Amino acid sequence: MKTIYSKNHILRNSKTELYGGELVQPFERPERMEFIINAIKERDLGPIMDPVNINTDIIFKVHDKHYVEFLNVAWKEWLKLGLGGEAIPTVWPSRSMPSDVIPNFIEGKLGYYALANETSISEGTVEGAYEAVKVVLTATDMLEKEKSLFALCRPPGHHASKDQYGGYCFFNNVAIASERLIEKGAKKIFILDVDFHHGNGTQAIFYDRPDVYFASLHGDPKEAFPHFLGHANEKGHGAGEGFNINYPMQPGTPYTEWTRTLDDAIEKIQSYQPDALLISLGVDTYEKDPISFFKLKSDDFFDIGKKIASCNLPTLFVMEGGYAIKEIGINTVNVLKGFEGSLS
Ligand code: 7XA
Ligand code: ZN
Repeated sequence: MKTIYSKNHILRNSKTELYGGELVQPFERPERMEFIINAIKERDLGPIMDPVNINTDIIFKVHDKHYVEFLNVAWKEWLKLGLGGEAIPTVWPSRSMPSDVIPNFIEGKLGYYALANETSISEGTVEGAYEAVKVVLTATDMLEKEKSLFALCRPPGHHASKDQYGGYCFFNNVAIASERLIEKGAKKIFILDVDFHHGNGTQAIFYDRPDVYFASLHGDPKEAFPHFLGHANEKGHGAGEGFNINYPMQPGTPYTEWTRTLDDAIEKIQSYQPDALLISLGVDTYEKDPISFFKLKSDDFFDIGKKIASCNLPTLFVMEGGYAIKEIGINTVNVLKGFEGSLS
């Protein structure tokens, strides 16, 4: 399988994440990619290719124009304040002040466009986010010929909604890939999100659409980020009703249980008969992940790949989360090797 990857992901390199009441080194850090790239090379998954220089305007099919403009200038506007740290929101339009008036001042704009505040904006952040979009678009455009591909995106995307960033995500890479495939003639896309966290952004973007079916296996939002979306009763709205399915699971869920929900999701894929299958691939379901609570073991990831392959569809894997850095390469490549029918 070919991997599309940009070394320029390193442009996204913030130094702070608000975690446990402290500013710590972000869990979502450039080093993650080194471990994945090394595993791809060591285990001979296939060629690693740069993204092509591609027009990214399709972003506007997924994201609001003002949101994109905000991301483009946020760091510059923050710098003008002359403060030392990275840009972190401190105030939100919340339940008791649900305003949709967009503030002028950067502090207010950060709160308006952020869904959470672990994701600091820093020098190079938006440039890094555009690199991930180039990676996913390059891979999507190759899918016609290739049957399966790995878009090694960083930063990830599945928490980013039409007009909000957070959960380490800025542009929703998998949603952008879906729009590209539809632009090229696909009638039905299925997005299967196997990251530990619910893909709230992807769900929200396609919630009222029947042409993009979204299924997510994740930590119950009552216990896990993003906390406010991802419940089992969210099934789509209007024309999209019946085309969204959530499988929230409890702390300590082992593979034996997790994989039964995967089997159910695979039945949905088979009956929907999409033109393409997009996988939001997070490996933070791993037992040693520092910010998650499922109990999957490294060998289980082969089986995930094998089950996804049983759908026999053009399949694009899009990288999302995974923070057990030493094992992130092994686990990611296990999925892709399992998909290819190999156990090494
Ligand atoms: O899939 N999403 C992630 O892996 C990022 C989750 C961010 C959690 C932050 C909780 N403090
Ligand atoms: Zn995750």
